[in-house]
Amino acid sequence: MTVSSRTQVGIVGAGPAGLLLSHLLALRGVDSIVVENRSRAYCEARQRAGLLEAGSVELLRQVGLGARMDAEGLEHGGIYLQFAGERHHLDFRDLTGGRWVTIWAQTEIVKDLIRTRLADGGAIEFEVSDTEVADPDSDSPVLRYTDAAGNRHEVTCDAIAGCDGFHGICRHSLPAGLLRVADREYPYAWLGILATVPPSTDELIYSRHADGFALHTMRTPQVSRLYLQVPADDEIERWSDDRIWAELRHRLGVPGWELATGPITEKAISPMRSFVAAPMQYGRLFLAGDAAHIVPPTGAKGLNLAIADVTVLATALVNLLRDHDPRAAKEYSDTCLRRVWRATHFSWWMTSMLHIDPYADEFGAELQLSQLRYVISSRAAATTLAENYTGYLPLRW
Ligand code: RFL
Ligand code: PHB
Repeated sequence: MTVSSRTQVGIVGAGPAGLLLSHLLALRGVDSIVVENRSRAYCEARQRAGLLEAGSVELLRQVGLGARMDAEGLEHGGIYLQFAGERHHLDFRDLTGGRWVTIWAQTEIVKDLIRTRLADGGAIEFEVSDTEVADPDSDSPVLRYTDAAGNRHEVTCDAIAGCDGFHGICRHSLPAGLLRVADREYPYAWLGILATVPPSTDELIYSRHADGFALHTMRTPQVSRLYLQVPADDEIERWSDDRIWAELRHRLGVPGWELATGPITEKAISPMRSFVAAPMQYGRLFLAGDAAHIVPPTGAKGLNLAIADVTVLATALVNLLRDHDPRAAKEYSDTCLRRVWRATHFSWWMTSMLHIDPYADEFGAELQLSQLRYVISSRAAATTLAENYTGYLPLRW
């Protein structure tokens, strides 16, 4: 038996994109349902991003999601760039006229969003299977799924948002001939750890080392997050905790500085990839976040792009469904792709400048070092990094 129902917007995926979209729509009186194939506990625990641009922070505050972030998030006014054995500071506030970033984990944003949506009576179905999108080119696209109890559902919608991440199904629901893909795979990966130890730094350290890139970031004053460049085909079983700490100490070390170590509570290897699918819409099916584009994490842009996409999409859907004005919806893909390509270029640039490419020769290595010296010695070059890192295009809600 199939259960039939109706809503305004069907949202696939309860990551930050899908959850925030349903919250923004609710604030403007538009109904939605979110369907998610994982459990609530899984969504709330998945370790991912940690760094928000100033515009993302301001948006979350504006829509009532700022309380815990303001109390517990860590505001950073710059980063350290390290290469050739020396550490240099970039002061974002000075370079950009006062802009900053905030360390606030994606897990915490997701927890706040799920709690808020459920408290407001929002519909989120966890642990669904066999999600399908039908008739995306009609005015009544259909979302089908099987709920955790095994009941098949068919939800008739006015629009569907594909917020189902890189491995989701929605991107594949666009006609094959329509979608253009531009992508790049990098010949290395990131090994990321979460450790119960106070960070050994006040701001993030991005280190280019001859043996590979390393990054020291954090989650709270008691919890550190660190990353190591590893070969693309490396396996986590080959990295004991002792080997990870020794390599981090080696790549992040400078005279007079110590890396504090502690119990590692989580470790995983993630591939590095740039990927942009366009257009981000077909009829009344709209893609947002990782479903449409992926950036390597070196620029810390993935979560910020997901937030930006759904902010544009929420306005477009409110205009379309409540005010019967289709203009913003028609321009959704073009509007988002301008920001997506800026972030894609910045993430590629940071990645290429800081990682050791196993296929690069001395010429490539010298170009990287020259670029790094330029960034720390030229105010114009440092400002380019700072204004992209803190978020270049304004976010309007
Ligand atoms: P998500 O978070 O992948 O959520 C998609 C959701 O859709 C569900 N799903 C389905 N549900 C129903 N039916 C189906 N058929 C489905 N298929 C999938 C999935 O279970 C999931 O719950 O995508 P979203 O919402 O677009 O959010 C994107 C961000 O998660 C991502 O861009 C960032 O985490 C990227 N990222 C970073 N971004 C930053 O802005 N700053 C950072 O510091 C940063 N660090 C990172 C990162 C990503 C990393 N990894 C692991 C990829 C560090 C790492 C290591
Ligand atoms: C993180 O805190 O996980 C993080 C921060 C900055 C990055 C990537 C990841 O560039």
